[in-house]
Amino acid sequence: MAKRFTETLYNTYGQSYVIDEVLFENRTEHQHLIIFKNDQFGHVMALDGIVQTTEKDEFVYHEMLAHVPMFAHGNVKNVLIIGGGDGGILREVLKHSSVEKVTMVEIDQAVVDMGIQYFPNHSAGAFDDPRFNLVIQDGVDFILNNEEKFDVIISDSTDPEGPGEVLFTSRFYQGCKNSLTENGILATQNGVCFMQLDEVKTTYNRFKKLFTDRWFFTAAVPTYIGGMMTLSWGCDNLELRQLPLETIQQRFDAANFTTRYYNPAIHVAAFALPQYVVNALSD
Ligand code: AG3
Repeated sequence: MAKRFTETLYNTYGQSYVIDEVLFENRTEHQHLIIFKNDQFGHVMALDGIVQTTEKDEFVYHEMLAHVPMFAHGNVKNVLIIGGGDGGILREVLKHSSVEKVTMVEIDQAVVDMGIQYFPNHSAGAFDDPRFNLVIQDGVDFILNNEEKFDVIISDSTDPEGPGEVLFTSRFYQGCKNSLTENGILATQNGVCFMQLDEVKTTYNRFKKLFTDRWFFTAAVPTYIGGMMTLSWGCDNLELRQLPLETIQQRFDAANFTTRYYNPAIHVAAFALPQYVVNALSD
């Protein structure tokens, strides 16, 4: 029997991959990291038993988590990425020519190093961009001591277990809120709504106390199993989430770069949530 990697995110259900070859496996200072090769998904990275990214489907998540807030904002100059060590979000953020500065705060240097080595197309040279600056630090420590303002903050975290847990707390969200410019947007990885609905509810209730507009947008990422992923949205400008398709289309055309999942129609549609999620948010 071929050796397999079985994800441990859910107790009674999960996904498993045939491991063609283990490329790297180690306990880093912060978590267990494995990178292996799978015939279907290419290189796969898992942290503490949970799949984080694969070569084959990473574009879905990275494009959506970066471009939805960025095109909604329309003139993003300063961006903060929390987590995101593999560089996929960074690559997408830097496609916007309005961007002058990007700071990425990643807790685990090993994720950055192994990302560059085994997922070179995730960062695609983005770490060498002169606009980029890397901070190896816990995201909460960073945000609570930060005085800079960002137009968009993206939290590309793990699930709320292990080192990622603090990135789902009110303390962290409050710190993000304080670090946003007036029309600033906070967007975070918030789990798969069908499987992790409590996480969606909890974040919504925390955002309610902080943001005039709080909602979620979705992306169907094959390796985040169980349906679509919910990405959170927190902003004080009610208009930015409701911009007409024409406005987003104009901005996208002007940006003049290509995407594989994101497009203006998907952008607008992504804010439509299934009724069971809407109900969960109104309880
Ligand atoms: N971080 C989000 C992984 C979420 C997995 N969770 C899940 N399947 N519920 C990905 C990091 C990629 N840059």
